[in-house]
Amino acid sequence: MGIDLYSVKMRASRKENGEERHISGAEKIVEQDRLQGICARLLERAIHHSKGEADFVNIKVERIKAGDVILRDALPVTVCEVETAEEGQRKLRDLLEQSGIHNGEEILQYMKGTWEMRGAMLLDVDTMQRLEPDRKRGVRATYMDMAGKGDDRSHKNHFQEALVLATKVASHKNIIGEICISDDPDYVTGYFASKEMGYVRITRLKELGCPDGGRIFLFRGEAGEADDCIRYLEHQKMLVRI
Ligand code: PML
Repeated sequence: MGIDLYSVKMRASRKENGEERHISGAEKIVEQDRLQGICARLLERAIHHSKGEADFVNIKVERIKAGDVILRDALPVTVCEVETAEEGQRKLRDLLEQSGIHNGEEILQYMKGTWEMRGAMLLDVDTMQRLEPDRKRGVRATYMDMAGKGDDRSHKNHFQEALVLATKVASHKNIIGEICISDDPDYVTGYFASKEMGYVRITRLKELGCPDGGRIFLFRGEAGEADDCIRYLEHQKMLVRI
């Protein structure tokens, strides 16, 4: 009989003008002995965030089978130092081009459509069709964490969490890249990630103080393959060795 693990997910939001606004979210996969500590730290993170105070916090704990969890090595990481957000955006376009995606300019225009989404946009780069069943929610890459005893700090480690997510996302055969800009107003580093290019950190993709951020998962394949891709992104459990 395998050891049980627990998936812990936190999301925090606030009502603004009758609309629920996302403040923060995080997730972990832990053994039972770390469960209480993790819940306390995620709660701490939820109520103290630079996007403001939450008035709704949801912490979901779910038992999962260790045998259902895939283990992967993290994508290799490189850093691209840029001085300005414009230079960062140019670098993104170059990376798309190098990845065989020749309509980078058009794709980057879709980024603004992600600002208010809780999940990511799933975009077919050849037809420019959006493939998310619910466009407001987007597709949520979940059920992943760092392998090992992990980092239990209550504050967010943007880089490690993003590397875990990007590794899981890039592992699907139909995903040929991911673009991410943080929605944290204090965090201007973003990235492009893919199987071929690895995880490329770009040190400035927006201006400090700007709350706009989001993700696009870049899909290439047959329309009939989208459902499997969404199921993988949302349900496959994965631990990533960093
Ligand atoms: C986020 O805020 O969730 C996105 C984080 C992007 C991290 C980029 C990096 O530091 O490598």
